[in-house]
Amino acid sequence: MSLLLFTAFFFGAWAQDDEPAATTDLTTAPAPEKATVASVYDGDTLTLSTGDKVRLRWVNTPELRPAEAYGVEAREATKALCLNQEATLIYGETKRDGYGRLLAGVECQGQDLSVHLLDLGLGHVFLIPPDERDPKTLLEAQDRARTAKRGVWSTESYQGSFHFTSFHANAAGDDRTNVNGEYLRACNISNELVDLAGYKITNLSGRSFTLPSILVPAGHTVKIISGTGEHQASPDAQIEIYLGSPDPIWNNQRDRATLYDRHGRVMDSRIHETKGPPRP
Ligand SMILES: [Ca+2]
Ligand SMILES: [Ca+2]
Repeated sequence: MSLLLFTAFFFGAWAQDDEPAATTDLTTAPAPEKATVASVYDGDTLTLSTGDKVRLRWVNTPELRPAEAYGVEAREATKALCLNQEATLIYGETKRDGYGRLLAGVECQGQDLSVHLLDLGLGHVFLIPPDERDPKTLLEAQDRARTAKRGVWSTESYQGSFHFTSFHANAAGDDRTNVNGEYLRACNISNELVDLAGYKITNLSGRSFTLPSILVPAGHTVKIISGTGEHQASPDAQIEIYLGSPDPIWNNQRDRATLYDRHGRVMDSRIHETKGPPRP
């Protein structure tokens, strides 16, 4: 494999990830409090002069791969504020994720990068519990951008109360024996606590699942898992709901998940598509 191809593959692999933090640190390297920003991969992912990669806290910006609207603008905004500048890193309980990336808030030129991106409409509030920060300033910045229909708020995928941030239609291994390996993650992009009672999620072949009454605070995500299990409703950790299906729901080649609120309004819709030969 050529270096270029390898680089593209490697970056593609971690850029698409929006997983909340793993609970264990894979690396024990000390986390720098200040460092120069050496490069910016996308709006919420950058590399420090120490070689550490940083996943920015409190915001999720559109992906570059596959390309999402305003992904390039988000990257350019992060570059403009932080590239070659000294960054102050702000950590929570978990300093590194399962990939060894630092999970940190970033301040450059006296500005909070997350609030800056939210103000520009180049991302949405994205809280990974436990998080001690009062989300008020984040939600206010998001609300200003939404009201002005800036950036992502002008696009179809951000008109409802929820936005899908990932779609794992193909479970690890054989989906039939790993039904809970299929899941989606949806973020509450409104400024209010939302009760999912009466919400429905459907697939392309017309199967429909009604969600339980679970409260999702603004900025929190809910992991929607295909199989059976006990819902995790506490906002102090990742909120999880189980659709209770005995068999896989999402087609590994092509499917579309659509989330409806209790009035039948579409909150968001997301396509999963795999190119190439069928995989189990
Ligand atoms: Ca599947
Ligand atoms: Ca599979």
